[in-house]
Amino acid sequence: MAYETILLETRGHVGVVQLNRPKALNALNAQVIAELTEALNTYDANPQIAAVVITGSDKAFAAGADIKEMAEKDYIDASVGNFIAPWQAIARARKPVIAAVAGYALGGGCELAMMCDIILCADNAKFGQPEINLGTIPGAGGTQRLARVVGKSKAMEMVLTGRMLDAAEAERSNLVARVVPLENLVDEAVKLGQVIGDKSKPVVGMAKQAVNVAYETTLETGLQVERQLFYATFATEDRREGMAAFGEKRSPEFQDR
Ligand code: DAK
Repeated sequence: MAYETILLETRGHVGVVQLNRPKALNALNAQVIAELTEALNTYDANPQIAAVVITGSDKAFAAGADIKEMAEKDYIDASVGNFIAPWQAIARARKPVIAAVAGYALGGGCELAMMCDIILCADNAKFGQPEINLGTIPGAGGTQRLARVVGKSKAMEMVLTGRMLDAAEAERSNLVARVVPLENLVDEAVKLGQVIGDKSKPVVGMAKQAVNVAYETTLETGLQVERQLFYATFATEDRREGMAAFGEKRSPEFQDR
């Protein structure tokens, strides 16, 4: 597929997707979401790819869903048109997805970052859910994922006032894993993807699945899922290799089996 709104690059075993609508600060219109979904599906199916980085420009990761595209929609367009479906596909990527956020991550941009598994941000990043200023509310996780990550009080403040968090506050609030200098952002995200890429792919998949369950169910159910996935690692050759390598004081050589 030829892409018009994203740029793709492969660095080692890491796929890098750059959102590329600079004149609109990477506003997420239907075409961007469709192309991003397609790219993630392609990377998911590629055995050479271990992790994916999603990034934007220095000024904007994404300034939100495209307001101009949404402006004329009515209730029926939004609900019956199933506007949410393509967005949900992004959160279902099976491989680890790292958001490398510089500049604005607002509205749907902040929600897109939160759909990723890990968020790294540059020191100029700004996160916010300003939908209240447009007379609407977040619709792709900005009330749910945000509240689980930063807690009710800060999520309420952000969602009810539209106030943005800078990088330092985002890190303090556990919204991001780490803040890095802007000039190193994508390199750091790729490096992180490569560190993950050196592990066993099937076991990484199980670990991702287990952590995600923590956000979707009760502690009791989550612990059961974790235990089953832990047992499942014992069905892999890589688990055997990992423990043997430890005993033999050498690095493991995982075969992704
Ligand atoms: N949509 C469309 N165009 C946008 C945009 C956006 N979200 N953000 C910026 N742009 C465009 C501007 O219109 C402008 O275009 P021209 O006028 O030059 O044609 C260009 O990008 C540059 O923007 P500015 O001139 O405004 O640049 P500044 O540096 O002065 O300001 C800013 C940067 C980020 C503070 C400002 O652009 C801004 O406030 N942007 C809007 C931020 C926002 O309100 N975001 C939330 C949008 S609502 C859902 C999925 C997702 C969503 C909901 C449901 N489902 C699947 C159910 C999400 C909703 C949203 O994200």
